[in-house]
Amino acid sequence: MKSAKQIISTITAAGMSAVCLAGAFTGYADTPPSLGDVNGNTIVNASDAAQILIAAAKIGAGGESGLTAEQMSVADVNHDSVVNASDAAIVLVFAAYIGAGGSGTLEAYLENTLKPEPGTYNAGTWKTAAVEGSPGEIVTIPITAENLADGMNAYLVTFDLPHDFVITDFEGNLPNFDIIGNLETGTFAATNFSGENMRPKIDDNVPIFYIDVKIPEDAHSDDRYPLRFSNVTVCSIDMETAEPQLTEGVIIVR
Ligand SMILES: [Ca+2]
Ligand SMILES: [Ca+2]
Repeated sequence: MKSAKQIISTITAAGMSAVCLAGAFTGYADTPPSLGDVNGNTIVNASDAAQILIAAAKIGAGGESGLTAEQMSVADVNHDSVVNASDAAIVLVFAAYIGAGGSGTLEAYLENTLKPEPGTYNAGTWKTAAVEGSPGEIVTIPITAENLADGMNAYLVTFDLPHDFVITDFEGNLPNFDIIGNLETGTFAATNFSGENMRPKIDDNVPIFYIDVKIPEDAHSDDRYPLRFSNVTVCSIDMETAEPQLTEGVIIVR
């Protein structure tokens, strides 16, 4: 749990800095911004991916990104004029590459290395479970997959939670994967950071990660609320992206 707590504090900090950025961010001083380095600390890593996810979620919800124009420019990693989860995925893949002993800038990496693109990778079927709980209770929900091909390197998951349901915590369950998340937007991403097991095998129905969801106090007994994914994107170690089949779960109120 230690690493999970560290990650959560990182996300909390990222979330807060995103809120504060409009006023607090003062630009990149004299050095030109580096592609992917959204928080301007000269390192491109999962914290930048988290900020990209937060911005993408805000944009997706119809709001402002919370980023400056310069930050938006370096956040659009794949140069398609949109800041979204694909950009975060690339940052995560690059961070995994650096974590596995790679070197150089993200820009050079994208020029010289295969870019993530749709391929033949089979992302299988991703599922949320059926769980039961009482009004006001926090229930832990595992996210699992079936027929997920070996070699998943990163995943991005966004939930479409029932109205008034809140995600209160999360925890990754795959060895060598670091997970980041934004509780407010229900967006989670993880990358395999190990150089030793870069083609992990993930068995059917072994939880990939967990989320804790608080059932609203005013939920009615015997009501059933669907727990849907709004998006899941998987990137393989061979830099292929794939969208799995999705099976929705249900939260049953006792
Ligand atoms: Ca950074
Ligand atoms: Ca983009």
